[in-house]
Amino acid sequence: MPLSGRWTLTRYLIEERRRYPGASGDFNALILDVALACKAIARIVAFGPLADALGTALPEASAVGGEVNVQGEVQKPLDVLSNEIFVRMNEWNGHLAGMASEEMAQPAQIPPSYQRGKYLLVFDPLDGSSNIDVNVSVGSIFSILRAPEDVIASGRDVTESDFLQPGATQMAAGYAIYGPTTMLVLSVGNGVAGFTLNPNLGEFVLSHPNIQIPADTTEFAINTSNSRFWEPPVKRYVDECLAGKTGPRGKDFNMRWVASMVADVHRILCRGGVFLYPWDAREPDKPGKLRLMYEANPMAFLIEQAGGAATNGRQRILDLMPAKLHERVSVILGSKNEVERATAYHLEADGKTAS
Ligand code: AHM
Ligand code: MG
Repeated sequence: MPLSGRWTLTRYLIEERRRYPGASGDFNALILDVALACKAIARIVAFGPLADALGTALPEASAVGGEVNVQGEVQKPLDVLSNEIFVRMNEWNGHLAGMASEEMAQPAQIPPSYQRGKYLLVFDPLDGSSNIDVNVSVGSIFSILRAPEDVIASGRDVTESDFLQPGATQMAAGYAIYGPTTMLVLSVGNGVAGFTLNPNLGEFVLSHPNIQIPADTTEFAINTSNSRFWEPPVKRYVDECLAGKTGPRGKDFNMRWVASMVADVHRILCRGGVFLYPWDAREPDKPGKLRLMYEANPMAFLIEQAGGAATNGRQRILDLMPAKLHERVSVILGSKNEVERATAYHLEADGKTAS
């Protein structure tokens, strides 16, 4: 068990890689570049409404090639700027075959002037960005996949289909949360570790080794303003929570909804809970609001690695085969017993029994 507070992210990654004596170090180097992008975004987010007025105080903006006007002010919205930071800080390192982002319609190619590598980086550069205006936590979510073998061998341009892999194949996933403190929460497939940014050192330091989600919880998170559009099993699950001690669950529940998935998932990793963003009848043709590749898969990977569960109400999220890059999905994740209960309600409503 590592001594928390003494291990930097770099040391954690080196110790983890000792399990793979033949590892080249590319994977670790890639994660450190992703972490650097998150630190740059954290710095910009910290300026809040001053970011525009103090454009010249943000060297990151020009470093990533953002549009800067004659006053040196950053003119781009934060989510576009965050996207550019992710792209610019990862395209040069030789570890990537390509990138895909919630903010880009098509995958980003590694420019011909740089080497191409064996990984694919998928990200939501600034999730929950509607919370920026009200100074509530936001974050960046990322996922690392292995590129298909022919992409690695040929170094050809990537296409959308190269990214369409089930979440279970992720090599690593994580998020940075820009809150009262900046944290990086990461899984390289061997549990989940949380690192707090030491602002004096500019280093992520291990503060939450081996994060585990309790199987039971009395806290749920859902946007109840959509309740009239929910499917019956979702309504049943939430009604039973609301009924509290005298209802079928026999216990009182608490509710939280930050409207920033990173913050809601972070709370669940810290103290348990269940998060639901289900399909609803507002836009019946969309399978859900959240994106499978950029939000659901990386979060489901972390949640499972921490002992929790994640489904779309009917199937394990990590087993879903994406049909397109920007695919949306219903999400139920968190404490295992609650996710299994809510999933069982869906299967029961479909006339199937839970497996
Ligand atoms: P975004 O990627 O456009 O920021 O949207 C995703 C966010 C999640 O972080 C959050 O859980 C959800 O949208 C909140 O949605 P709503 O405002 O419908 O409650
Ligand atoms: Mg998002």
